[in-house]
Amino acid sequence: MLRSRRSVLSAIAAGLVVGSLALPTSASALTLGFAQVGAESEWRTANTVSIKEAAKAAGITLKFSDAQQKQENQIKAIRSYIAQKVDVIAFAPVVTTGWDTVLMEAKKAKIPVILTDRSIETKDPSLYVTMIGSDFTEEGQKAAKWLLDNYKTPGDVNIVELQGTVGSAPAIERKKGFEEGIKGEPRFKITRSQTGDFTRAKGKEVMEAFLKTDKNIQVLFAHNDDMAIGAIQAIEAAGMKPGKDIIIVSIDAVKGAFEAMMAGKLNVTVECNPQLGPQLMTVVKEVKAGKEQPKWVKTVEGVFPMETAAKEFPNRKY
Ligand code: GYE
Repeated sequence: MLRSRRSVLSAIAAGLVVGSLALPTSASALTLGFAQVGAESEWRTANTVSIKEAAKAAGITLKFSDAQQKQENQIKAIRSYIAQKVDVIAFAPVVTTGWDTVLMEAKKAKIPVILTDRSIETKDPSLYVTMIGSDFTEEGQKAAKWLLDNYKTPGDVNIVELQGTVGSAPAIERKKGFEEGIKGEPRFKITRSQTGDFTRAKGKEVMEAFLKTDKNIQVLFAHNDDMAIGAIQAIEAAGMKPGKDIIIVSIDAVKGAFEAMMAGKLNVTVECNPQLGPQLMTVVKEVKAGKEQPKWVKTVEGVFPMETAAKEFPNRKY
């Protein structure tokens, strides 16, 4: 009796050994389904490059899709990853709400979900393992702080705002942070605010419309560099000097912003780091290995005023 039990145990042990011997191959063949927002900005392009390169370096098979800034496309992509039985799903949610149904489907299929870059609103936080990305509220606060510290001309300061994609975490939170930051200083007022969908073309278009109806604009706050760069073109076309006649504050700190700062056309950019790929791959492996994750892996970032641009430019990676 005892003997046979022992032999069962050793058979199990042998099985475990075989199982663990087989592990390295199966671990290196992890498949990650990644549903990207789109290709709307320089930031996004850098983010995509980071994810693709990091997956390759980590030996993770990547299935990648571009949702062209549409939630329905991201939902379709996530469903197809579930159908393909990938090991892990990651995505940068284009907007904050409306994810519960598809994430429930992933949960039922026992596929862990990691959020990158943008957060979601959900009553059930167990629908995702962790979120890797920036503190957008803090970025908005940093933009406001730079403005209050540096805008010395007396009188009213009329600020026009170019918002990011409607309903996206960075648009909601950057706005909130910036508003909190200027609250105590009544001469700083947001006089116009509209979405430019995080793109150059839209940033230009909306700034043109602002300038047509409003001659009294002192500051532009753009939720990202691409919209600021589009707006710079509109300001120049209206015969004004961007960076002087209108002070421009934006977010991301991509190379295009450094070029604009070196040309004296953009006053400051608050950093938002798109290079989330390596962190994501580490988390993918750890999640599959059963390691607990914090609910938010925060990115560390700085602020770059115009005067620092030439010195910093050669060090920029995106
Ligand atoms: O700031 C913007 C991009 O979600 C942080 O999305 C990202 C934002 C980034 O389109 O340029």
